[in-house]
Amino acid sequence: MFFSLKKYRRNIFLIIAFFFTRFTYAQLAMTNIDGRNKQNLDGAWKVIIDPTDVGEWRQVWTEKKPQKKTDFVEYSFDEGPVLQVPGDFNTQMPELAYLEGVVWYKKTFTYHKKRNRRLFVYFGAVNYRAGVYLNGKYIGSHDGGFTPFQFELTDSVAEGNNRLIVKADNQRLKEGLPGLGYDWFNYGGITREVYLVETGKTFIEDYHIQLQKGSLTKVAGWVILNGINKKQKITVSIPELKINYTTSTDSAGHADIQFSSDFQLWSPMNPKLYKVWIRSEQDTINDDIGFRSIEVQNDAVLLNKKAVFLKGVDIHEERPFHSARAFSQHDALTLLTWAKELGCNFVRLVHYPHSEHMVKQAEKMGLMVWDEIPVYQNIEFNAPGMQGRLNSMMREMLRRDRNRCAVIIWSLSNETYTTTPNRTQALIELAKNCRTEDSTRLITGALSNQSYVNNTVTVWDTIVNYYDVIAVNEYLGWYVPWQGKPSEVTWKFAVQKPLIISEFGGEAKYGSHFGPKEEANSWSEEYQEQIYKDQIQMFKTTSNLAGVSPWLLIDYRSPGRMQPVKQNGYNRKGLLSEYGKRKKAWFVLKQYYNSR
Ligand code: GCB
Repeated sequence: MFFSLKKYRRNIFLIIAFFFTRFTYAQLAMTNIDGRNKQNLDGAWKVIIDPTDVGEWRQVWTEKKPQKKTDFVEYSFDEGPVLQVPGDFNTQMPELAYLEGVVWYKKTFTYHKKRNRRLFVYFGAVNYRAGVYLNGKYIGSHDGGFTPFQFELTDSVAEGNNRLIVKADNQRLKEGLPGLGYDWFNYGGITREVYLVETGKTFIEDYHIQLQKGSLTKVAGWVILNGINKKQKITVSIPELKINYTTSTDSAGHADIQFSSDFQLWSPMNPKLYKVWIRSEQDTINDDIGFRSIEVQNDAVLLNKKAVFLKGVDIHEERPFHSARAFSQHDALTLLTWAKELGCNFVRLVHYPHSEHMVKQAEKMGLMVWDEIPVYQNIEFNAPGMQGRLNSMMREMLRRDRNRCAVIIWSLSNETYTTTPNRTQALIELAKNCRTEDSTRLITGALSNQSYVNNTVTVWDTIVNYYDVIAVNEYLGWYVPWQGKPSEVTWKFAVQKPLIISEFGGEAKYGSHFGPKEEANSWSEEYQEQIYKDQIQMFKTTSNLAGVSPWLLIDYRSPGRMQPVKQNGYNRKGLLSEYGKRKKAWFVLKQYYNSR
């Protein structure tokens, strides 16, 4: 055989092209998916369960069919099972209960191409890594289990029938966000909605419309267009306020927005939202936006210029009564109704961005929100590419939620360790980038590295220099025994700022009243109740306390909680059982919140 230089060059080219296409990363999703012209791809998807990840090698996305009797094609979507989307895969089929691996999903759809229209596929969330294929061709991938992403299909979509295949892989990754260890269930699959979204050639990609920091009347925002026709006239109108503001985008598709009005401000007592219309020459979108200001002043958090005490509760995204990944509006309503009944004005949504339903529902109900990215405990801050991953995760959360006035805090981490190489530098950089993206909200990260000696809590981690509020997770009375009277605790801070106790509590199994009251491992309701009573005494010992948020609203699944009788795979620190039954501590906290 002759050596052909031409062929050799072509092969090299193909290898390079293959390498690059395999690493096409998803686009940052357009904001406000609810306001778009879209088609829902939810419902039954055909699946191939691939726990050993051989589908990659077999190239299941090509969907080969046997041509003759001696052909073996050892996979098939058509004859296989189905799973519902959105929803985790673990709780839909018994054999997937503990799967941390690959499930391939397939959906067919019909599309008729239109002139001057663009098409995108939008995923609310796929945990953790998603690989997307259309009609046998690789489209791109996305890492991160809790944020939306999209791909443009305008050029790859076929006229008529199309086959969309998604590889959903929830394998834990040492260098992932989160990393290998975490105290919640690693629900896999296409856990949130999937949409086909149609736009014009140039569309409104993102906008930020909110009061300027420190003002109760002046809006300072922006709009950004995506497409070829970047210079367009923009109108922002709020009919209820008779606002009709016009401006123009520049050659980068960007326009600043500035106007003033006499707003009825959003607050827990009056969660007022206005219908806001944003129009370009080729696109129109509307949103329900509330206007409020959020700041810190000395030791206080100010909402609309008045000090507010954050009466919070921590919530994991788990379906009440079903112990599965929560995803619906109904799930959000159930969880948040409980938070309201408890007397909360604030929810800490741990430890990753929850579905948009949750944030929007909280906003409607007058609950302020703490939004968090899954930078949890042991993160490989030194790993190559980690800073980029941190920044992307933060940007994906901000892109989705920045117009939600309920969100008052961006939390950039939970319980990271100063001993982890590059941890502090990475978090400082992340905080700075977050502030550049959005300077209107409070930034924090929950700490757990305070010392507790001689009944004195010392919060020494100077990362708080880069935050607006100090957030401390402390388990005094549970993991850490009291060293004196709770009412006589003293506090020392490296930096003086408002303090939020972002976790406290202890475990109790609903209905467990046995065992000596003083023994934590009796998992009794009485022991948990006492922790809450003691903590409430302790809250009076610090003058900069701006809010508290206990761990947590409702018992949730965590496979590492293996005490077979009391825990049985559940973290039992809920104020409610997984069936919504109230433990004694619920009433203690409710009374405290009612009294504030
Ligand atoms: C923590 C973590 C939270 C845990 C909780 C616990 O400090 O932030 O994710 O689940 O403690 O129950 O131990």
